Amino acid sequence: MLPPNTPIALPPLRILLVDDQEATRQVLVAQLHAAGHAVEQADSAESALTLFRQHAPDLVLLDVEMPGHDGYWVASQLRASEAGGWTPIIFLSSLDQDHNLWQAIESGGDDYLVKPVSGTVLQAKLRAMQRLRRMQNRLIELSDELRVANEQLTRISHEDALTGLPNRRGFDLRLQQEILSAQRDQTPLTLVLCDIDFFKGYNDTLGHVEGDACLQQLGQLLRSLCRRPRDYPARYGGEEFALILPGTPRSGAMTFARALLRTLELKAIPHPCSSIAKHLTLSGGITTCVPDKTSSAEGLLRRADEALYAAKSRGRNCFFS
Ligand code: GH3
Ligand code: MG
Ligand code: MG
Ligand code: MG
Ligand code: MG
Repeated sequence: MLPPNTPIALPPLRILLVDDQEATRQVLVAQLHAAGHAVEQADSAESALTLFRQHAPDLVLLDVEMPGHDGYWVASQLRASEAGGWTPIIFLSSLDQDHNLWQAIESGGDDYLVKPVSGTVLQAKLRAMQRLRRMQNRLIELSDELRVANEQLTRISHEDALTGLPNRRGFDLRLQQEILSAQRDQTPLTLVLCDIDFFKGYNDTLGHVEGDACLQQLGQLLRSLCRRPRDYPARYGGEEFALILPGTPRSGAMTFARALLRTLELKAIPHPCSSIAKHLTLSGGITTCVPDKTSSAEGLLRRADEALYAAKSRGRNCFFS
């Protein structure tokens, strides 16, 4: 997944050079320009942060001693920011005590060079930083790829492949959320379970390919009847569909059911072996409640299923609530 860690030509860098001494900056700028890099210069801690925000450099060369805030402060400010969290920082200082190096690394620096620094040493350190930077960039790319793949996986795992509607997994999740939200707002929540009548016979006479096409058509139809943004039609299983209708009282749910049966009647999808009609019909169970602390998805589903069973017993092609 990571690219081979082979030596690479060092591409030109955009470097932010922070040093209060103009003479020091001039020497370093000459070295860096000679190596092809572009340089922005800051002469104080504050201007360093401003220029960093403006230019988002590839790398920072940072002096320690400056009037006002010092280089350690700059490094810790950059590390605390989103943009500067991982930008390579090399300290350049004439302070040569171990504790100076220690503090530089502690404050967020990646390396520490004692001035004066030869052009070759500086180039070598830049190259090492560039290699680390390459790995960081690849890791950032990989985590982006992972995030996208994860989103796709989540979407697919909540979707029914045949109808494109949410599947049982998506439905279960959404129902939990809608119960909580209806509990909080004390608004009615309706759950509808639909089951195609005599669908086994439909498949047996017309074949499964026709059966699948019929399920797709019904999926489309349910989707088109769901007018409100939070209405949620799903394929619950086989030839069963479930709908969550938030904010819908029992009367609204019955209106929805009548519209559904009427639309199916008008569509008149031929059903050769239905014993109650010439066209495809379905039966449905409806349950509506304003959920309280004791309400559960299982309870709602059980009630909708009982109502569906009652609709079947009453002759099908109807809804029971
Ligand atoms: P009822 O009126 O009592 O609901 O009778 P039914 O025949 O619809 O019910 P039953 O549960 O006996 O049969 C359901 C049928 O649905 C069985 C199966 O052939 C069909 N079915 C389930 N899933 C699919 C699917 O993905 N594609 C197709 N083509 N048919 C399916
Ligand atoms: Mg200084
Ligand atoms: Mg069934
Ligand atoms: Mg059945
Ligand atoms: Mg059925």
